[in-house]
Formats: sequence, structure tokens, C-alpha cells
Amino acid sequence: LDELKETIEDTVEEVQDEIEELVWDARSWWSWLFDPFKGDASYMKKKPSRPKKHPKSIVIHGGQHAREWIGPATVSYIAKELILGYGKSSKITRLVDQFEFVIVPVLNADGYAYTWEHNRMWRKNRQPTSIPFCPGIDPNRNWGYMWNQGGSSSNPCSEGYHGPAAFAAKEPKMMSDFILKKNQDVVAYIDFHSYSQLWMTPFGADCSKVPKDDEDIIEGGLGAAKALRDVHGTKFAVGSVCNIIYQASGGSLDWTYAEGKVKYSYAVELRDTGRHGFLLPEDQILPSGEETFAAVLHLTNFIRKRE
Ligand code: 0X9
Ligand code: ZN
Repeated sequence: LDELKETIEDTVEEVQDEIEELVWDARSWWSWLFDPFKGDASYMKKKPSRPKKHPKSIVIHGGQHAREWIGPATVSYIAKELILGYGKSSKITRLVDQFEFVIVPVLNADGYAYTWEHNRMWRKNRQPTSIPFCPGIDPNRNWGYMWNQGGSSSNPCSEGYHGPAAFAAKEPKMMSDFILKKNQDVVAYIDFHSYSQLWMTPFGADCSKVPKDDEDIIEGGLGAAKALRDVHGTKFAVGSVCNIIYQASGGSLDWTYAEGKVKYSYAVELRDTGRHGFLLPEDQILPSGEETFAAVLHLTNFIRKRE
């Protein structure tokens, strides 16, 4: 019965949204026809709903791994759509009024620059290590929850080097400090990687560990993957990092969930499934943005209704 109620409420809301947009279209056409001062754009702007005084935050970033270029591109697309859709789509307007979106296109900036200038396949950051000719810590093995508990390396020359200590790498340190400062106000965290087409949930460090909010987190992920598929037919699998790809400790979403208290913590592997891998062709940048934006909208709307 509860599920039925939720479905009915969702449908009512969707219909209301559509009516609102129709009315709004009609209003702008009307004004365009009859307003002698046709240039007045105020007709075209939707009034903000009630912006929240103390909004919960949604943290989204790409570029933790340098060579995974579709992450920063997709995250930038999401930022663009939120900005341009505000005041144009009732759904986007409502979400932007409700939540604070914190968007970092490139978390690992020096690593990313290095892939443009020197080595396209660089993964880690560029921080010095104990070995002068092997710089770089893998930021996504350096987060402080169950750090160095398997699936990472203590060798500075390795791609999966977990660093000399938890949070020795600047990027996870900065991001985790930010989340702690928010004092449990971050409701969702999405860390975009590539490639494999996976929408992943905690945990990565331990395959037998199940988050206490697993049902809700998985439901959000399944909804996101479905919304994503509805755009271009791209299929994403949903499951915990450890069970769906491999065991990896010191990863972001384990920490954001367990220590950062971010209930909806995800790591996403974007396109493709390996044909081009990290070297995803340019003509897939926009489709990836479009489908992933649909997934993020769905997920944030799901959280808005649930929480
Ligand atoms: O190995 C990784 O860090 C990620 N795969 S990638 O090919 N993009 O390098 C998987 C990350 C899983 N997420 C966490 N362990 N937090
Ligand atoms: Zn990655």
C-alpha cells in the first residue's frame, strides 16, 4: 500500500510539473504576442520556489583519477544543465532551491594537467613520494576509512599507491575536511570515474560488509541507472564496489559513507565498457553528459522525496 501511495504521489507530481510547464509556455507565448515591449525576459523566467535557509548538500566531483577524462566533462555538463535549467524547468528549479550543489569537475588537478601535457595515461596525483623518480599517490586509495586494508599498494611506483598515511594526499584530505565541516549536512556524494558503466555503492574495502542503509542506497542507484538507460539505452550495473569490480580499500565512498555520514554515497564508472576505455571518443561526451544528468536528477529527486 505504501508503494502504491508513493507511485500515485510521484505521478501526481509529474502531472503537476507538466501542467506548470504548459502554463508557463502559454504565458510566454501570450506575452510575446501582446506585449509591445517584447524584449522583457521576465516572462520567461520562473520564479524561484522557496529557497531553503539551511539546505542539505549534494557533492559531485570528477577527476579523482587523472586519465579518466569523461568524468570532468560529464560533471561540467551537469553543472551547466543545473545553471541553465534553473528558472526554465520546474524540476531543476525545485531541486536547486532545495539543495546546495557542490560541484568539483576536477578533484586531482595536477594529475589531470599532467595527462594533457605529458602522459595521457597518468592516473595518480603528482605529489612527491619517498622515491624521487616515482611521484604520485592514488587519491582513491588514500581516504581514511580502513586505509591500507587490501586492494592497494605500499609501493610508490605502483598505480595504486595508497600513500605514506591516510589523507597524506591533498585531494581526499581537502574533500573530507569539507564534508566534515558540513557537519552531516551532505546527503549525497557522487565520485565520477571511468570506465565500466557501473553505479557503485559502499563498501570497497570489505565484501562482507553491508551498509545499514543498503536498501535505500541500492534503490537510489537502481533508479539512477534506469533513468540513465532511458536516455540513450546505455546500461549501467548497480552494486557494491567490492562485489561488482574488486576489493579496494582507502576509496572515497567508503569514507564518505562510514565517516562522513553521507547516506547516499556512490562511485560511478562512466562510459564505456572497454572498447575505447579511458580514450573515449569525443562524440560520446555529450551523450554521456545527457544520460548522466538524467541519472543525477532522478537520484536527487528521489532523495528529496525520501529524506
Ligand atoms: O580502482 C578505482 O579506484 C576505481 N576504478 S578506476 O578504474 N576508475 O580506477 C574504482 C573505485 C571504486 N570506488 C572506491 N573504492 N571508492
Ligand atoms: Zn578512477
